[in-house]
Amino acid sequence: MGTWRQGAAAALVGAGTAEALAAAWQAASPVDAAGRLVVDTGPMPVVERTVKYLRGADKPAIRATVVATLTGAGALLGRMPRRLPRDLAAAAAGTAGAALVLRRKGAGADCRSQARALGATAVGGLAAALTLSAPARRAPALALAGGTALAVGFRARRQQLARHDADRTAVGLRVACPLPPPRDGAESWAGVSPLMTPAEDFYVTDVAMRPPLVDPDAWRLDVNGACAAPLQLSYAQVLERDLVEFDAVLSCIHNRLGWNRLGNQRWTGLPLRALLDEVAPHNTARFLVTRAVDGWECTLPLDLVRRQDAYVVVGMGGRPLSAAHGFPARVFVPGVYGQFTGAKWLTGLRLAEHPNQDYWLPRGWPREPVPVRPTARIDTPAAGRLPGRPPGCAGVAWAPPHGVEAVEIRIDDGPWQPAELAGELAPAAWRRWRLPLALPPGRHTIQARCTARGGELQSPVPRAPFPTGASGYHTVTITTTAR
Ligand SMILES: Nc1nc2c(c(=O)[nH]1)N[C@H]1C(S)=C(S)[C@@H](COP(=O)(O)O)O[C@H]1N2
Ligand SMILES: [Mo]
Repeated sequence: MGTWRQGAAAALVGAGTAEALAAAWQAASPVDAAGRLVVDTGPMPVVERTVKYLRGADKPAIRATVVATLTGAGALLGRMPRRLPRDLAAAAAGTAGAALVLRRKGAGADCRSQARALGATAVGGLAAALTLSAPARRAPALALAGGTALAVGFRARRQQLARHDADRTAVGLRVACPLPPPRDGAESWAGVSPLMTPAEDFYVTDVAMRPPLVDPDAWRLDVNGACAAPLQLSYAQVLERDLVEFDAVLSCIHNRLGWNRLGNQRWTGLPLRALLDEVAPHNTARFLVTRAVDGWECTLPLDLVRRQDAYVVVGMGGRPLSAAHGFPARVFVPGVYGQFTGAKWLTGLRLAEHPNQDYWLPRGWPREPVPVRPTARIDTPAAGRLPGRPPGCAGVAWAPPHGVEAVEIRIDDGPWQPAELAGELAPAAWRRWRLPLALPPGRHTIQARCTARGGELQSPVPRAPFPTGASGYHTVTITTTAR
């Protein structure tokens, strides 16, 4: 009989060896391959709760779950009788690991990187087998070594990402007609969100365990399918074209009231309409399927792309996109939630006659792109007990692509009062607002609502993000004191 300690140590040594080797060889990560399986197969209620409660910490949590599960399985394995059953179970675990790595084939990883990942997994398996037959008293030290190797592998990945970004985003992008510097007159307002969301604070949401690091020299954008003149562009060719700048909010459909799972930025990109004219879609083409290097797909109806401004985006804040935000290119239609707006790490634009099986479709999300709901957010005061009395409240509101016409504030269920609006950068961008307050000491609720240009009023009905975006009013409850 082995011990559970030996089994757990074997699992950690196996995973650590595979992970560190794969990182050193810049091959697909075995732990992330397992993590992606969790992401891809997670039932909707679990996914929705993960997003709600873990927010941006979902990927590290999934990674930790994978390692914990592996260690637990190793511990069980360690207690099995030596010889056949255990060896069979260990072999099965190794095969499953290899299958997981191979499952990601075609998902950004080329054959060589795939082979290296398999090699790393095989060496990891060997290391696990050796650990299993080491004396039980060695188990704690070996487990520690395995854990350290894992940490080293993860750290190497983070460094590779940082290097990739530093190399790619150092150069500015050349734009024919740059927009004037972003200013809305609210520069001195206290407590309100910045007009442009700093890149490091801009939310990141996707199903990739880590962003693919795309080599711009090897990258191609293929525009093909139901069209007369398919086109292939290199990164350099995309940058040589007439790039334009535009200001817009990008919002995740999971952005809840008061959350910051959205950001406002100045984007650089190619108008999609011009690109489409160039490839001459057949009259029968009705959809534009956007495909990422990792195989993720999202489809835009062609009439939407023709009706609304849509872009192949290459830059954010005047710099090339970071890996996390989709380097080298992504599709963005301002006014449509992120999940429907187009793929990051774009590599294919396919004109299609029939609806496509998009990533989110089998998970119950609507087929039609969901428009962003007009929404107001209160940035200040923050909920809770305040010393003294807040001199005013302020925040941001968005209603892309039409623009914000009005923001109103209601205190303690009183009448709605119009807030002062800062300048409008662009209809698709967010707009800052403020209102002075004169509240007596005590408990108060502040609510905000937005009216879009054209009259659409923010919906008062509280709804969860699934399936068409959160609604209701952002409500902040504060307790003020006599100074
Ligand atoms: N390739 C790819 N593109 C994607 C996604 C993804 O999972 N994979 N997620 C979409 C979703 S749900 C959102 S909200 C936006 C987020 O973009 P950001 O991470 O740059 O904020 O990207 C979209 N594009
Ligand atoms: Mo999203």
